[in-house]
Amino acid sequence: MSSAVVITDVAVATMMPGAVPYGLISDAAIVIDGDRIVWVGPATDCPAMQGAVRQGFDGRLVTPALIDCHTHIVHGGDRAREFELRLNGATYEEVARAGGGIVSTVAATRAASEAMLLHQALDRVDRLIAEGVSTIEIKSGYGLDTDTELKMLRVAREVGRQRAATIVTSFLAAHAVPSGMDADDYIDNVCLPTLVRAQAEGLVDAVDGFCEGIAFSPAQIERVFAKAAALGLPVKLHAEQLSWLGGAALAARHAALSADHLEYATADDAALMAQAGTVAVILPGAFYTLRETQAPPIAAFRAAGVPMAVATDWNPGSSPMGSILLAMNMACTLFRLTPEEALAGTTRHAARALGLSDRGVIAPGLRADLAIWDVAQPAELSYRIGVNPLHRRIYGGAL
Ligand code: DI6
Ligand code: FE
Repeated sequence: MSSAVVITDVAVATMMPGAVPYGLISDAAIVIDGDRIVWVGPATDCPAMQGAVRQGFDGRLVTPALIDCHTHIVHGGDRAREFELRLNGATYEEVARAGGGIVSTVAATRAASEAMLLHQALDRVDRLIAEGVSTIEIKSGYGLDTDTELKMLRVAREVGRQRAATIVTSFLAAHAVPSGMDADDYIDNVCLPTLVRAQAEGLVDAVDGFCEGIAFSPAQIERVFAKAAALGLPVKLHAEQLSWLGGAALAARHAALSADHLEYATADDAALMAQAGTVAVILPGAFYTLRETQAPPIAAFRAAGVPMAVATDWNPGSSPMGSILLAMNMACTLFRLTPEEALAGTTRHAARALGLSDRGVIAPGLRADLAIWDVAQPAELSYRIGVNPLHRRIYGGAL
């Protein structure tokens, strides 16, 4: 007696690298047993599975479930008022005086109860799940004090317990300098001790930082990365978003899982990232919202063989974007990724950006996290704007 499920009457974009675009198998079957894929291939070659449940999907397209590998979806408040003030002509100073900017999100996140943060984060996660997402990275970084950073990470872990999705956490206390504090003092006396505690409480999967003129210098990030290494935690970095500071090279030197944003990265940075195996996480939502004009060096990443992931960067300030499909569309339209690169960016390469080797492609032995779409060809996932063609999601083999 088999507990297997055979998915039939589908086209499958396996996203396995190779000669066939998307690793596409047009008349395919997938065999799932428990939470794993055990077989995928042309339907005519499908092994006879005695006692297996067969389920047909009327020719729909199956892809790996999507992965949003860069979000800040645990946060209090919003910045709609600031958005409105700015569009009514307010200056940066006026916005700041009206309590806007990242400090307002820090204040709102500190003030919010854990239950309220959880309630709001679950709503955001549900929107991603509705688009076929099954793995989501969530960062801290709007606390900037020990209690609130730990609170954010506990909420992220709780989201993973309450939803059929894998949550991966990143410790991002090195996100902004709290007002009234010296940056070095903050790193040494708040950020690093909080990291040690968060790690001891099992709340951290990776360590992140914001390397930027308005945030932390490479030397300060270096100290955070040294502590991460001492704790055995992988690192990643917001690098070269608004200016070039050498963050991508720093990330590569530390064999970072990813360097993210990268608008001002160079071909030299791309070569270093390729050597280190560091994924470039492309975040078109922030580029769009901030009305940036310098696009990341996609051609250089492509030429150097740097894997490119695509994510929402969902945060209340620079990327209030609750749609991974829109991120894929924008990566194509704003940055000229191909639809195949955009889908690899939210599947295979996004898994790698999180250090996960058990998902992101459809292959035997990997997790049965799948998305089934009402589309005829994979390019449709990036093509339309504001249209969600998800038919059904399968998480860990659960239909
Ligand atoms: N890069 C960004 O664009 C955001 N954080 C980051 O590291 C800005 C976050 C915010 O404005 O709330
Ligand atoms: Fe970010």
